[in-house]
Amino acid sequence: MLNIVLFGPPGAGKGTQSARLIEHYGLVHLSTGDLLRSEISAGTELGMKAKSLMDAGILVPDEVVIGMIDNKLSQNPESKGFIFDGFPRTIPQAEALDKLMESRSISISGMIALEVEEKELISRLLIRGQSSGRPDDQNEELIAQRVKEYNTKTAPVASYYKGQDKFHSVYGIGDIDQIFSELCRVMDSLS
Ligand code: B4P
Repeated sequence: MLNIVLFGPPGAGKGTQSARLIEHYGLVHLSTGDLLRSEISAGTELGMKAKSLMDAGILVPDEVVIGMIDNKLSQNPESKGFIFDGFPRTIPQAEALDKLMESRSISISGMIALEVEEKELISRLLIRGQSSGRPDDQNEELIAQRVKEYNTKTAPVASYYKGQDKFHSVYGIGDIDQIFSELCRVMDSLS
């Protein structure tokens, strides 16, 4: 089983590359950002609570996203593996994920971090904001807030996986196909 944490700051290309990786490897895509946005579209209570935080560029509470991942793991017992996109984003989420995996007698094969400089992130997200209408992609201040949230709460998660000898990184600027090939090279070394 191949279970990968795809890691990186907002706009690093996690969603873009996850779509290709799941198709190539036949894995299940678990994106907490997508799961939260579908709760918002469905108008659920959880979605309404998450919306105000997401629109302000702030992480939603750990227990909310951990519960969503737990459900999705239970719904896919026959999967060949999972790509975790945008999760875990805090150390408590990383610890919870290990427990969720352990209770199913599976484990994380590795983390792959997409490395992209802040200037490029801001420009990508502003461009996406013009077409996606995503409230959190609308202005530079909001995007900078998301990057700040990443630097303080999420970046330490890399050390968590370094401590388990599961950390790998790929440079995320350049041609999307080339970045995909590099990700596949690392994925193949883990399987
Ligand atoms: P996410 O949906 O995870 O948002 P994201 O980080 O902006 O997406 P991503 O990084 O996947 O975007 P991509 O690079 O693909 O989270 C949104 C919010 O939800 C968070 O701020 C938080 O509030 C909440 N949330 C989600 N998960 C959470 C968790 N676990 N805990 C707490 N809160 C959570 O795409 C960016 C753009 O770059 C695209 O337009 C793409 O086309 C472009 N791009 C990609 N690769 C490129 C390349 N090589 N060159 C040029 N452009 C490229």
